[in-house]
Amino acid sequence: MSVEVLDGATILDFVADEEAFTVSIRNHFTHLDTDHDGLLSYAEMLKELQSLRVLETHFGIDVKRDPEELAHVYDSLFVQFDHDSNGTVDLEEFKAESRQMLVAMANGIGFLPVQMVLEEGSLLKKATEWASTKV
Ligand SMILES: [Ca+2]
Ligand SMILES: [Ca+2]
Repeated sequence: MSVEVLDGATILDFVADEEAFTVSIRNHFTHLDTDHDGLLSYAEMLKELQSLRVLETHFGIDVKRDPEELAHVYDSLFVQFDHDSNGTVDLEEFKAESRQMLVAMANGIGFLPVQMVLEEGSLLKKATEWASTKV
């Protein structure tokens, strides 16, 4: 974990850099795909879903600690990724949904830089690393 300063524009620039974004997504996908079958199962996605939930908490969305409620939150997040509802998330689905979530996050942050605690290897962390190479 590290604390980074991030603004919405940085995230949008990162997402708009098709080449860098695709490489980051592919690396992230490969990292999550622990059995290397080219698809992300619910179990493989769980860690990512948990980190997304941390971000939601950051934006003040209602924090639910009840395990059943949490499972429900993860289920609904997974369904958002699994566009064709076949129970797994492929690279294209992962990329499309990650892009949408990052854009939504960027809009949520706005143009004033905010401090965020980022996990090593998370997409937002990759966005800040990408931005630092641009300076
Ligand atoms: Ca897999
Ligand atoms: Ca799918």
